[in-house]
Amino acid sequence: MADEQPGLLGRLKGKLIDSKKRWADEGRLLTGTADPRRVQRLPPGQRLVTNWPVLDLGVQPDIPTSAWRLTVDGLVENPTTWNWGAFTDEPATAMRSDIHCVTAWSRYDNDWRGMSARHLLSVVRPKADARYVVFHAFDTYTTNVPLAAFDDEDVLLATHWNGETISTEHGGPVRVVIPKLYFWKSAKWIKRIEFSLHDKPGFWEVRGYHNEGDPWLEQRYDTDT
Ligand SMILES: Nc1nc2c(c(=O)[nH]1)N[C@H]1C(S)=C(S)[C@@H](COP(=O)(O)O)O[C@H]1N2
Ligand SMILES: [Mo]
Repeated sequence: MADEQPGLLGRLKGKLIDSKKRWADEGRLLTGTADPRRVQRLPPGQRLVTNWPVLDLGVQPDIPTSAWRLTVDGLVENPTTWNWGAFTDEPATAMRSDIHCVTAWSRYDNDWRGMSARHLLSVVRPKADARYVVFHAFDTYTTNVPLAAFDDEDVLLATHWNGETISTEHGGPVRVVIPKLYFWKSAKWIKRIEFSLHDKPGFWEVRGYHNEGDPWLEQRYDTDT
């Protein structure tokens, strides 16, 4: 009988079940970042670590929350400056994600808590011609992303990591987290977020790092120059 043969549909279903099982085994369905294009959890050229390395320019600004301010300006309808009390009065969101650093370490399952990028966007309301976001930090570091990369469900301004306030060395009081890009795009000690029509390459981007920094495409260093 024809309907007893494992037909094309049956084989496709089998493949789909195999893929889903593999994603589940890799925890992709649990992390909420399931992406059928990315059946591997570890991006190419990365190795897994369980510690959390510290990388910065050698200066770790110690900003007491009483002195901390975050300004969001540029092409937004509602330019906003939050002090610590106002920032932490805004709704907070918890998210779990993996870190991928361009120096080839990855760290799985980081539990972040803070203001989601989507919430920030709903408050400041980017103008129609805003295309890029520039992050400015208290140590003078800057980094740039397309607005589309910031406007994502897994992006946040984190105050907490694994249940604790983020330490000074890891960017406290508040750091950016953009899990889909290499970690240099996740500015520590954030003080200003600027929305812009034009792209403005940041500290590492003008020093040979790739402008986009997608770990899945291994966009580590700009090889065109
Ligand atoms: N303000 C600031 N943010 C920064 C950096 C920095 O030097 N200053 N370094 C970037 C780089 S290269 C990486 S890999 C990560 C490191 O974050 P971590 O020290 O918490 O691991 O922060 C990114 N954000
Ligand atoms: Mo990095």
